[in-house]
Amino acid sequence: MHIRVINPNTTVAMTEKIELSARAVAGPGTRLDAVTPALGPASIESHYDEALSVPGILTEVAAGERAGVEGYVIACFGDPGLDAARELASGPVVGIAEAAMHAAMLLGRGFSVVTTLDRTRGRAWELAARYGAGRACRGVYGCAIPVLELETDPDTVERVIAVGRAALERDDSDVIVLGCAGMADLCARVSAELGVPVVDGVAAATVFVQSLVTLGLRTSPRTEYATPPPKNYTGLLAGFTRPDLAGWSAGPD
Ligand code: 2AL
Repeated sequence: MHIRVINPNTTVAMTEKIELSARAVAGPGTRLDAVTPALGPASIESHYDEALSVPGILTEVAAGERAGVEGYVIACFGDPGLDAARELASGPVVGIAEAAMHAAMLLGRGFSVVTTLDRTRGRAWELAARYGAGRACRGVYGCAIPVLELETDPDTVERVIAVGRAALERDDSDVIVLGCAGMADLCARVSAELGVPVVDGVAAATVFVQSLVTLGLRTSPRTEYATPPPKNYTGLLAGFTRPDLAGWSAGPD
């Protein structure tokens, strides 16, 4: 099967890290590609960044449809563009926050999210409520780590461990969820230090998508996730006109 992991930001080093995490859990029959959009923000740590990451994500989904991709992972913890991607893709689409929170609820009664900046906490709470994890999610904590610092500063793992340890204590949680795709490589170390399951959403989402494709299950096309009605888009978005996927080249070339 062919699975595409989309890093919604444009930092290639982060895509490479995400790819390693996804590959580590991909089955032998899975062809996996990890892609970096040609347009979008270098990192996603605000609502503004998140909104402007969506055209790049949809471009990668549209290209994936033409390449026969059977399932997608959206590898940013805000799950940007998830609903829109589901409208375009013929196979399942899973976000990493969605996957991580569902996995965490299978592993304990309560979980705490350890994320990058405090300003992303609101989005994580919002997603927890959306995914039915509002009770199981007992706390969301920022580490004062800008996303791209995860690529350059090896000391960030110590902060993630310290914040995770305090979160377990304060929330009486059973599980830690890592709140950024850029933390994927820290998962084993943080888990070893804290002695509880630590969920990397990139790996969890990859396994979930793989499982759904194996089961022959796809997003229901019945109502809300049906292909969006064709219409004109103007200005910078002119390339997104006619999203009927029949030769659609989404995004500016
Ligand atoms: C993220 C993420 O996963 N990728 C990114 O650019 N920002 N999440 C976050 N909480 O900062």
